[in-house]
Amino acid sequence: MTNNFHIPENHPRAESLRIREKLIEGFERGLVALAGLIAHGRGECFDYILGEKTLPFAFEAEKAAVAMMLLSKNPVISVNGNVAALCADEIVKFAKTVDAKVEVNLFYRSLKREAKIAEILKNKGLEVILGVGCEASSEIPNLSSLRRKVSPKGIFLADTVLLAIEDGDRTEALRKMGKNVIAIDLNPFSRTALWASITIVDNVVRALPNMIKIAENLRFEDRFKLKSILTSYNNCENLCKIVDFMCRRLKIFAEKGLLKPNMTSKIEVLEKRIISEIIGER
Ligand code: PTJ
Repeated sequence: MTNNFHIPENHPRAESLRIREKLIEGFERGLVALAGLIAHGRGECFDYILGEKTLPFAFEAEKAAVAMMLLSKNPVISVNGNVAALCADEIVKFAKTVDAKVEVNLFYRSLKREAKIAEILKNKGLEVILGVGCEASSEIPNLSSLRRKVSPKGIFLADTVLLAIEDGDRTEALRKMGKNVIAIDLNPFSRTALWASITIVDNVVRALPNMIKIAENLRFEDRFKLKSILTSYNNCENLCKIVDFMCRRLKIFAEKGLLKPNMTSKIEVLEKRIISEIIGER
């Protein structure tokens, strides 16, 4: 842990603190941009409202996303500083399971940081990492940020791009190029969330392990089964269900009180009821 900071195992927010420490450590090692720490705080806020767990709606999106990756000819996973610091192991494992390429693509672009991220991924067992330095020699049209620079063998060629924890300009530009975009973003209102073909409203630290398990189960399924998973998924409806859940969960807190002792189990029961109502309703 950074600065020998010890997180007591029984701390009520131990898991959340451990994730924060990973990012701070990633920043100190030169992987994460300073703004990446702010981005994480934004995500934490939405995760709090979601109850810090994978909702069944998010799991549905994760399953559809895996089916899309497996059906794609050239799936690419785009990695930024936050993603590398939080889940380098999972990126490598998922890429291998669905046979996807991996490309480093940064908003706050610097060769030093790109090389560090590539080195981490290499150390985790990934042989080819695209997008570093002048290898990113193609450009995404109509995108002014430096994220427009992409690999001609990777994102430029891809039919499907999986990305996480990013602001919205690139998703829109990729969609306008005719690509499928799968976005992992805790904020269902973000432009990334709204522009993506499949939006996974879940924390990347939960989403990727789920997606690895799903991919291990689906990778030998025939294309017909994968296509039926994909066609039965509706991203717009899924986002609405998540926002509906968030509203109703906040309403419970407003009506029942936030800080009463012994509320946790009661809230869990109410949440389950809300989820089954939302699933049953549409
Ligand atoms: O490494 P770089 O240079 O590419 O920089 C990347 C950052 C993260 C700084 C850049 O993409 C950025 O500024 O992102 P934003 O605009 O803050 O958007 C980040 C989005 O990711 C927000 O909608 C957050 O809610 C969401 N988010 C943050 N942490 C997580 C997350 N979503 C899923 N899992 C998380 N752990």
